[in-house]
Amino acid sequence: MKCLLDSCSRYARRFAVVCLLLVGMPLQAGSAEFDSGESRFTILANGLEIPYRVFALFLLPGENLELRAGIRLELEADAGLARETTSGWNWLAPAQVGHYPIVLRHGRQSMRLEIFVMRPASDIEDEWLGDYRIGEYARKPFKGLATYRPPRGFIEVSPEMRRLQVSPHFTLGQFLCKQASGWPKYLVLRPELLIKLEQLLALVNRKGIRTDSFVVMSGFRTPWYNRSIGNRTTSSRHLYGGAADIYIDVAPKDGVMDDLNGDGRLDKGDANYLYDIVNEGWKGKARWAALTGGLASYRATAAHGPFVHIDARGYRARWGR
Ligand SMILES: [Ca+2]
Ligand SMILES: [Ca+2]
Repeated sequence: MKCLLDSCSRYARRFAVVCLLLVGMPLQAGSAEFDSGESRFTILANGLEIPYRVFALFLLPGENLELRAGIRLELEADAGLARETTSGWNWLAPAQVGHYPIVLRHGRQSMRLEIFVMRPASDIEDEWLGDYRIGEYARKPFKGLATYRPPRGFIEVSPEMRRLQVSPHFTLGQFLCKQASGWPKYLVLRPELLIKLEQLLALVNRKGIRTDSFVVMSGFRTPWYNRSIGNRTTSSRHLYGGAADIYIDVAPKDGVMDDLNGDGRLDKGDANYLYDIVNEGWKGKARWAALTGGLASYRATAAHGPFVHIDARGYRARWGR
C-alpha cells in the first residue's frame, strides 16, 4: 500500500511540475520576441507572393489556383483537384461554397493555405445574398481601377469560422461587417490588405511597440451598411474588403488605443504616432509596391477612440495628419 502511495505522490509531483511548466508557458510566450509568421519558402498564388506559414485565399467555385514555387513542394488537400506542374501545382477549387485547407510541404517546412470558395456575386438578388443585405455597388469602377470593380464573390461565414486564421496574426472574424444580421454572414477580404497589415505589424514591433495583432475597429462594410452609418461615398475601400481602421490595445487592454507616444494622454497624438511609423516605414518598400495605398489618422469621437485607416488601393493617398 505504502509503495502504491509513494508511487502516487511521485506521479502527483511530476504532474504538478508539468502543470507549473504549462502555466509558465503563456507568460513566456507573451513576453517573447515577435514572430512575423514568415515561412522559409514563398509561393506565388495566382501571381500574389505569399511569404507566410498560414494565409487565406478566396476563390470562386471551380476556379483554378496556380501555385508556383522555386522549389519542389508536396501538396495535401482533402478536396478539389490537384495536378503537379513543372513549376508547382494547379488546384481546381470544389464547386461547393466552403472552407478547404491546403498544406504545402518542403521537407520539414510547411505552409497552410486556408482556401475559401466564395458565394458568387451573381447570387445577389435585389441587394440580398440569402438573408444578408449587401446593398448596391457602383457600376463604374472608381477612376476606372480594377480594385474598384464590384466583388466577384463573398466569403460565407458561420459563427465557428470567425476564429479561423487568415494570416499569422489576424482572424476571419476581425474583418466582419458590424451590420446586425443572422448567420451566415458574408464578407469580402483582399489578400493584399492582409499582407499589408502583417508587414505593418512587424514594422511597429521593430519600432518597439510589442503587440501580436491590431484591433480592427472596422474591416469590411457592405454598401448597405456603409450608407446606413451615414457614409455617402461609394468608393470607400472598406466596401471592397481592402481597408482596415486599426488601433493598438495592449497596455492597458481596455478597448481603446494605448498611449503610444507616452505623453500621459490618450488622443489623436497617439493615432498620429502610429501614422508616422507606418508612413516612414513604408518608404522604399519596393517589394510591396503593389500594396501601396491609403493612410489616415483620426481623432476620437463619442463613438470610438483614435485610430488609423490603412488600405492597399493601388495608389498613394494620405489624409488626416
Ligand atoms: Ca488600451
Ligand atoms: Ca498619448
